[in-house]
Amino acid sequence: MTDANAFERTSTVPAPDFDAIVIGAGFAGLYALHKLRDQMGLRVQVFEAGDGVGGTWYWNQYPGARCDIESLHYSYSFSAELQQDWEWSEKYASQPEILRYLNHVADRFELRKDIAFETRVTSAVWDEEGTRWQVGTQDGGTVTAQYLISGAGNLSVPKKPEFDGIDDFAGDVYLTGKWPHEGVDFTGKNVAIIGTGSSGIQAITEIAKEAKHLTVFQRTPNYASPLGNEPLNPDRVREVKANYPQVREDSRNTRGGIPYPDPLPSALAVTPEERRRVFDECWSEGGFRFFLGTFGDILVDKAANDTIAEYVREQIRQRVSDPTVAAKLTPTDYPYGTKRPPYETSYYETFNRDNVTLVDVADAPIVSVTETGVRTTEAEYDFDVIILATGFDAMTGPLLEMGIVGRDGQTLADKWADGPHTYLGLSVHGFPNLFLITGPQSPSVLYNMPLAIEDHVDFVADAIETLKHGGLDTIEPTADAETGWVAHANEIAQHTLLPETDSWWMGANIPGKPRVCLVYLGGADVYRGICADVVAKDYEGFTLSAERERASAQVG
Ligand code: N01
Repeated sequence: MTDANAFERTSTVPAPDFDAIVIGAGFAGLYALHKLRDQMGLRVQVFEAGDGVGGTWYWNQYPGARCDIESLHYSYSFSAELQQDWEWSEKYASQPEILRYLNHVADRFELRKDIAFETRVTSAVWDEEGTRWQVGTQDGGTVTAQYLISGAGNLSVPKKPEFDGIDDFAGDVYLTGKWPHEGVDFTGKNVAIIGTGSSGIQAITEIAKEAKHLTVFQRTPNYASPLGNEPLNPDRVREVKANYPQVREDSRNTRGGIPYPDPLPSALAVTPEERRRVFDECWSEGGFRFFLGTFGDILVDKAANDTIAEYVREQIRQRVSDPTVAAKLTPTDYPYGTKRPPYETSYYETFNRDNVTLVDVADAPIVSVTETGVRTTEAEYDFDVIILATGFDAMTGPLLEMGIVGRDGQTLADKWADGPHTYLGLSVHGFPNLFLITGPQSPSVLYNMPLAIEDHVDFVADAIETLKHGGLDTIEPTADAETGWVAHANEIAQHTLLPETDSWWMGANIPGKPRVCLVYLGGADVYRGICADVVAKDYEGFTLSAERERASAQVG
């Protein structure tokens, strides 16, 4: 690492240590490194907190972890050779297989040599005079770069345990989002799991097969629908690989980045028989098709939503033998799809097992963790192991943890005290040359992630190229553009059913977090059009300038 204080000692403005610093070596960081270094010839340094690549797929190694977007779609599109060569084994890839894929990508494109592992970024301060970012790391080092690119992920900061006494528990405590890489043996163990979101649902199904007894603490039941995983059909692989460019193009032109047929306009405009036929078809197809592919009004019209919600409730009741347990597992007080829907494989049947108990903690909340187990307002339970599947400080959490400070000493935490303020979910006024890959107020988690990431990294690369060609060195959104984008994103959200439900999409899972929709709900296709338009209009809403040039001239 080179000396960051060089500016003070020389009376000119030296070049920063790097052109770009990238935070994180998951899907985003790996592609950003490849794009900027190999295709643009920039000097790039990646910092990664873990000791390996993979991001979310590195940390979330809990039993049952699996992607719920089809592997043929949930993969990079930037290299025709890579997408032809790589062979997925299942329709929906397991966590180990995705991690193998990302390690393959790191090796194939020789990315590791520019990644500093086990190096967490702890501060990032905009140096006004030097017009560069000064980035501090946990080991005490500081380096500078002209551009700072966050690939820190959307779901990478697990929610802090909220239970008094958790440190006194004599057994083992595990977080799904920070799972031990050596694995955990549950044989003969009495296990508790708290949380029934996507992580909990996947973990419960697998751990129940191994543990002596599994007790599931559920606060809110979920509308889970079948994943429909199976070995990949070789004919389908051949077909997709023969048409990959078109498949990717089609994906990018849908709302969610998966090339499903468009939903029908309204659940209320068809007969009950036709509605059921559509629900049956999408249900049996599995995965996101059920969320994205039925009717266009389920997230905006409560009456339309009631039809799909009731369909799911019916399925749950059919699959769970004990009607009392089925009733507890059935959501009744929030609309379908207003929490991120989980996808399952035999989740509901898991509650028919003799070694699984469901404890509803909605009415009798967990009071504390004791030395021996869990205490609710109604009872006490003893365990050998407690698993927290309690979610993440999503979207803003990873960014606010990094100590980012922009112009005039303004912290990102202060700027975002009432929720995120971004332009396009990618940039922030007062924080020049900072790029948030799949940041809050971009489609992010509602757009097939690898494609969302590629689009953002490509946008950043084009912006940097434009600056270079123009002899410019900073890009920053205007205050007006940012205000307009936040208003636009919030307005779309207000037209949906999402704001009324407590979900991490709304920031409502973290006590004290501002309640704001963190995801752009206009659709990936619409969003891409907006971004293309911004570029076509010479980066409308951004100010591009030559600040370092100017500073250099003044110092010289
Ligand atoms: O987290 P969550 P997650 N007492 O926030 C409960 C992605 N993902 O890690 O709803 C008791 O969804 C909480 O209850 P409630 C995906 O985008 C994808 O499961 O707040 N319970 C809820 O049941 C997903 O949406 C895959 O009442 C407490 C659970 O913990 C996102 O990650 C797989 C509690 C948290 O659910 C997050 O999923 C896994 C408390 N104090 C994850 N605090 C794929 O398949 C929280 N809970 C790709």
